[in-house]
Amino acid sequence: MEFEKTFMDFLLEHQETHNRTYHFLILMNSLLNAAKRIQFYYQIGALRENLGKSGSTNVQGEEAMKMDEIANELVKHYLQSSGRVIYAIGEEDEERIEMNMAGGRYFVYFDPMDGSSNVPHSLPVGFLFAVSKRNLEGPEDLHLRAGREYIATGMFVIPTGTFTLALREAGCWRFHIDETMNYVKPTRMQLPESRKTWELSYNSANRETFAPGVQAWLLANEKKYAFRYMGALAADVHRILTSGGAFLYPAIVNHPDPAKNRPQGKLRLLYEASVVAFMSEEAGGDAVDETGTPILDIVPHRPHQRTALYVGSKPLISELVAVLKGS
Ligand code: FDP
Repeated sequence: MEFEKTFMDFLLEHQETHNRTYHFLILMNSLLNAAKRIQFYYQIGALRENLGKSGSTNVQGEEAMKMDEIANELVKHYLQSSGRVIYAIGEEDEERIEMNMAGGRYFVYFDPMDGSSNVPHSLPVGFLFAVSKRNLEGPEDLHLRAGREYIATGMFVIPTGTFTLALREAGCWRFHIDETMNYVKPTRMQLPESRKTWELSYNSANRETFAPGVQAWLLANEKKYAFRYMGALAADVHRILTSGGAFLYPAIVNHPDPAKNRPQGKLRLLYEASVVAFMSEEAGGDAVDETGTPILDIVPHRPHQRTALYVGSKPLISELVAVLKGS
């Protein structure tokens, strides 16, 4: 018989090699438990009529889906019971979710169900998270961490059954769920250098709302690459990490109805953009905002801060940085 290496074997080895504690393992176990439960609820979602709207509005002013609420409750439960979390920031909660303020070791930022337009169709959605650590050397001021301070980020694509985890200075890894609901077979992700497989992913219906330079770049370059867009960040970035290319969610600055402009971008910095930016960097890529600033350098001022996002293969992101900086 052949046995694949499990996620826990992989992580145990990682922690031991780097002489680390088991606290992170316990935290990761809680995130995996949450993901497996979300996976289960999502798979039977249509049967239990859980794929519709919940009737309430979330902190982002969007109509919440039942699955948003189920996934949020699951993640909070497992994070709380790990005993390792100081506080969490979740997409569905306006305020930070205080857990073990005195004894916790990690800050967790998460989006329990990303890509809500796919939910009614049972199509791929994401559970994204980022982890940073308490200051162990001195007093802890509980500030919101920039991506550079993250120690790990992860994304589960549900119900596909894939899990991608990036560990600071230790690479970006992909796992697949097996028949026993274990994530197995770690594979290191490295963005491919050859442009042959590169893809562009962005909401093309928004194209005329982008800054003129971005529109011009798209016109001049998009025919060189395949176009793919699933409408769920985790699923779209999942492809980019394998195939190379770029995922873009530019600022909306030219909307015919100016009230619908989003100069700050749409995606959330802490638990969406920085999660995939961290992965991209660990896989040899890059990620910037509308000013060409690396996403991981942006210091957050608010938990639900938004940003534009350009993420993927380095050469493409450099071309876009030149456009964004106006040179
Ligand atoms: P959604 O609003 O459907 O939850 O986080 C927001 C997000 O999905 C991302 O997952 C996705 O990449 C993007 O927004 C899709 O936005 P558009 O519908 O504007 O394309």
